[in-house]
Amino acid sequence: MIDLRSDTVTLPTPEMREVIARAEVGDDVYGEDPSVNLLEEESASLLGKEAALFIPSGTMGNLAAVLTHCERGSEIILGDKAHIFLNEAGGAAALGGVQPHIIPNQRDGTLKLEDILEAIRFDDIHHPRTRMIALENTHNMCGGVSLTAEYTRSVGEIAREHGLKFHLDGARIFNAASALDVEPSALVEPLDSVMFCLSKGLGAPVGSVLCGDGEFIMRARRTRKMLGGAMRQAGLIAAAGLHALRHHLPLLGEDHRRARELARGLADLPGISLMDPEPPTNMVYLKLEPDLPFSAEDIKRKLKRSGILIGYENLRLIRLVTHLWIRDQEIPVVIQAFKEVLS
Ligand code: TLP
Repeated sequence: MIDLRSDTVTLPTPEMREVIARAEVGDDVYGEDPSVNLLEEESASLLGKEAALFIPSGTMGNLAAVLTHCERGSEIILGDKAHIFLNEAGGAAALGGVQPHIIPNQRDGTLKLEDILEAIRFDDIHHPRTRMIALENTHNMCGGVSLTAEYTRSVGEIAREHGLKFHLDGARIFNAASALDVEPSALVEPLDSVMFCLSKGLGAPVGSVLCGDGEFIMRARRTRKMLGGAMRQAGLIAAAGLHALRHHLPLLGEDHRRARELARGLADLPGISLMDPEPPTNMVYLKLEPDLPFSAEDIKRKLKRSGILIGYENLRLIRLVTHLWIRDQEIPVVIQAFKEVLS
């Protein structure tokens, strides 16, 4: 199967399995797992933050940040296409009593600065208290687009001026750093907290990391415990994460090149159009033209018969994601299969 549903489907490489087998472990709830401790240290240093916390998933990382920064009845400002808003089962509201204040995501993944300013509540007993602004980089639903350091800094200034916490869903922050050709730390400098995922394009089987200052991470450790996310001999999976950080970062650019090649091959096919003619990172979004007599589900079913798995965001919007396990020779196979399905 050529699996383009997501970069979450990556399997551990043989080298990674070796590393897992040899991992030194201990009880991480006692702070005694050397592999977890090393992963947390290396992650913090890579992002230029004081401390880090290994966490089972991206969703739990974002939720732990919300619960650590915000109290019940408060509000977070985020985009209407944010993963936290759309795809995390309403956790901030359901488990934290924290209300999302949604403003439109622009096509380039940004939020307009004036929209952010308008969304910040003034002090009035009628209002919830605004506590946090959250961005997403790369922005999944906006086509995998990267936010620049300059843009993030301008939002950070607003957060600081208004005493708000500033969080990044950086599930794919290393894709952004690779696409923009900058250090990851440069993209996250103004943020109070950053979550990134090891289990997406980097190819680790499980895990995400939440980074921030020492005091925030100490409190987030308690939040993680409350959420049931404190793990014991987690070094087995942390070792895979360390291996991913040490060896797979340079491969992300290859995923981006393959996404561009895929997009080029699909560009002229009848009945579909690309969200981005040059996909910015590892995601190719395809819109189905209104007169195309198939839905995304029909196309998915037909491609599956040719051994190709795809995903869709809605019945007129397909998403193809390149990752560690998609090789060069598979790109023309996928293009040919689309040609046959659409003809
Ligand atoms: N995204 C998944 C699905 O949930 C949609 C995917 O296939 O892309 N932030 C962002 C920006 C994400 O894309 C995801 C996963 C998460 C957070 C959550 O990570 P996990 O799946 O580890 O909870």
